Amino acid sequence: MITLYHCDAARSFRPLWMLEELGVAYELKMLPFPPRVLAKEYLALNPLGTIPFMVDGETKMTESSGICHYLGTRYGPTPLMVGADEPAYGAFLNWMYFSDATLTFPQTLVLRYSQLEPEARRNPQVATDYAKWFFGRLRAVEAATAKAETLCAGRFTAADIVIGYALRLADNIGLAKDFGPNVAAYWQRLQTRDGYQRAVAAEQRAGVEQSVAPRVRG
Ligand SMILES: N[C@@H](CCC(=O)N[C@@H](CS)C(=O)NCC(=O)O)C(=O)O
Repeated sequence: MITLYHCDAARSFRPLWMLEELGVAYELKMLPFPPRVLAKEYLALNPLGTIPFMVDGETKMTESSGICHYLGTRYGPTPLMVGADEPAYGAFLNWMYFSDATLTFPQTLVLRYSQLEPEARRNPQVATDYAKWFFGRLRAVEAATAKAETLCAGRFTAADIVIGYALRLADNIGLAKDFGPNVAAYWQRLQTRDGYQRAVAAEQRAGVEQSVAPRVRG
């Protein structure tokens, strides 16, 4: 059985959503955020202290979008993946890598310097600069969703999951009010998916069952 370590509303939501879309059985283990500080025993499992952390037999992974890719290929075939023989293969891979390296990276600086750090260490300049950076990069999503319901291949894929999580995070940290019209509509569509709603429900249920309180959202 796959085990996924997760913190409420964190990047581990990407593989959680992917698992729900695939219908693959898994065990969800909730941790308080940041586990590096609040669940020190977790460092014995994942020395980075970050989440996600996924264990599938001998396989151990720590990259949220990489885990989605792994799940789609290992537990496929599934239309959630775009094959090397499809025209959209390059676009698909680009979204998969873009999701964390280019989109979520500036978001985490906004979150850290506007909310997570103690008051004295917060830095509005950093938060504002990286919010601008995020919106600059989000132009790619605004353009891609101008004429299509999903990002690539004419169907919902893992690319929509990994990019969709960045939109969820943006919403949680108060950035959604500045989404362009196409991104705003795309984000609304994503939230109506059964798979998305099952992932949110699983996150909430596991938090209650394991007594891990949800994080305060911005
Ligand atoms: N590139 C990694 C980043 C993982 C990561 O930094 N996760 C954050 C939470 S969303 C974390 O664990 N932060 C707590 C810490 O660094 O101690 C991914 O996509 O999963």
